[in-house]
Amino acid sequence: MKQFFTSIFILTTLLIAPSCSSDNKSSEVKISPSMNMNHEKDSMSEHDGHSMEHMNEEDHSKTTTQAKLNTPQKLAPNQPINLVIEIQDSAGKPVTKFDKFQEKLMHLIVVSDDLRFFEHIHPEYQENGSFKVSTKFPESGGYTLFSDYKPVGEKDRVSLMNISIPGSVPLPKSLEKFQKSQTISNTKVNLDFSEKNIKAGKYITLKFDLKDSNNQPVKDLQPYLGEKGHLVIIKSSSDLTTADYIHAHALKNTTDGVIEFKTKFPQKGTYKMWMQFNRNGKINTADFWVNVE
Ligand SMILES: [Cu+2]
Repeated sequence: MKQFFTSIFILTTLLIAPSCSSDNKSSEVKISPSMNMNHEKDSMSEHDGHSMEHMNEEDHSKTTTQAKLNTPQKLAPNQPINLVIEIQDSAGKPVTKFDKFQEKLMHLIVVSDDLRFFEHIHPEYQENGSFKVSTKFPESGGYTLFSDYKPVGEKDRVSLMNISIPGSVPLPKSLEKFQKSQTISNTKVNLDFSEKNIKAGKYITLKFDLKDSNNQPVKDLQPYLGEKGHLVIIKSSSDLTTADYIHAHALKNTTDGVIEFKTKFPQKGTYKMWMQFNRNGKINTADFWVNVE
């Protein structure tokens, strides 16, 4: 259903719907680009947790790499578009050797600027530092692509690319809301935090509780890309940077039907989370907005 969400280029008017039936007092928070004005990348240079390993690559890479996006000239919404992503060093030379991590050579997260659309795909390595993938962008508007890859022998890193799909950008069809549970196919996903509120810069455990339609804990979870679940978190910002991107790793040995992540939100703001899990070979994505104080 994510394909039907609209994308708007500027987030100033995106509101969280107050129609949420939960008691969440924060359900009328406005997502505004001004929330992102105080980026302090330097203050985020700690690297003290596995779940943070995708952050702050600029600060920690031995060498700098960049991703260049090549697309066909003619772009249109809802049409397959071939993307070619070239990984280069700072001198513009192709980076040609990569290690797999989480079973792939590259993970590509595509989001629309308003964070309604999310896609997690895996471009194929071609040669000479270039990866290829075909995908569709559901609506006209701006999208950000986070490519996550690991030059051989180094830490994995994230490079950001942008693409704009021409055409008239439709008005938002509906407002998104804060909610702590949602049902995906037959799975009820409930979100809980280890703390009452999420505080910027403090570790927190996010617990996703998965129940079947009969309200019993889900028992048929299978690994997805080698882990119990994957969580991508992106801070709502008018101009996304790699510092807005968190890819958290599921904790091991949690009980049946429970997927947990320990992570840290670097800054105050409004974040969207997408938690992906595998039931009997089918990948499901549950998404949640959260406020970080
Ligand atoms: Cu991936």
